[in-house]
Amino acid sequence: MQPLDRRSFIKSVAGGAALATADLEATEAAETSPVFLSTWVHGKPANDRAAEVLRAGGSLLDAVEKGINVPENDPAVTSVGYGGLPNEEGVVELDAAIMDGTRHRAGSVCCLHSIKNPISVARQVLEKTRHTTLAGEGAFRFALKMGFQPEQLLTPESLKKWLEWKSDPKRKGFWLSPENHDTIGMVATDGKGHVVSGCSTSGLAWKIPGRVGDSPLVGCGVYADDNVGAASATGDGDLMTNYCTSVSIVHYMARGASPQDACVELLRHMVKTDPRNRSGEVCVIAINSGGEIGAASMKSTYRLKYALWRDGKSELLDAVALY
Ligand code: SD4
Repeated sequence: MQPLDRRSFIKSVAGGAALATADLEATEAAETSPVFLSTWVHGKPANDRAAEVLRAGGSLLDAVEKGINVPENDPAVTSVGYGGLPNEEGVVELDAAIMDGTRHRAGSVCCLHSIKNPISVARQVLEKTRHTTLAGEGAFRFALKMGFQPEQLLTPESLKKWLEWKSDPKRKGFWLSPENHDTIGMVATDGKGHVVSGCSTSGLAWKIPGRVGDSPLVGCGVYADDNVGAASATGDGDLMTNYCTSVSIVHYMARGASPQDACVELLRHMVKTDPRNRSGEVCVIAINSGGEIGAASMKSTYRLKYALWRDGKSELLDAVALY
């Protein structure tokens, strides 16, 4: 059975009831432009592609997936997909998740090697299985079954960077502290109350093999609920996972906070539980099902640039920073 969108759902239960009819009118009146909100500079071409896919008749899930494929395919983006920096053993391990706010269901993959579009594999987990998350070799074999082509994800540039890191006797790794990262997170609405959240990353460069960040974890890197909205996160996943950032933000919105206030409330909560989190690399984005948006960074030295597409206008903006 096809999932009902919000309007069809209301129509299907409306019957003759005056109250339900009033709800339907309110929903129709609230219909707005689609909105795409993504992290970092590479979010802009991703949003543009997503808007194109939706305009051409694709679903919102198609739009978010295809939008995220843009930085995944771009070797110049060294933190997502092909060209992403590898783990400490020189293997590129990718994490991604996509969540549909209508079905309240996600698909995700962790530690996926040799496949450059983990968000598309995550989409297949969502659509073709009753599982939510596949990891490692199982995720890889699933991708092959779904027709994805294995390929070397190291580029000459990322291999060179890894060799330089490896030959530095004073190199820092994750037995110590974090380095290079810049995930793509995208939250979107079709303007009809439907929301989707997607996230894709190569994770932290030089990570310990097998490490899973926040990005592919439901409630952390992605969360989406048509009744409220959607959120995503980028930054130090080893820190953020412990705060289930995306689901927390959506729950703040469910209690009445605007997306912007919900993002800030999450960051404040992190600092309240541990003041050292003020120096954490934490950035979050959120959207509600009415199309209002929010974006915030913990600190100005790791300030999120986010990309916003609305009403055909595509721009890059700076998120507020708390510290
Ligand atoms: C991770 N959160 O794997 C990701 C990395 C990231 O901007 O977002 N970088 O921890």
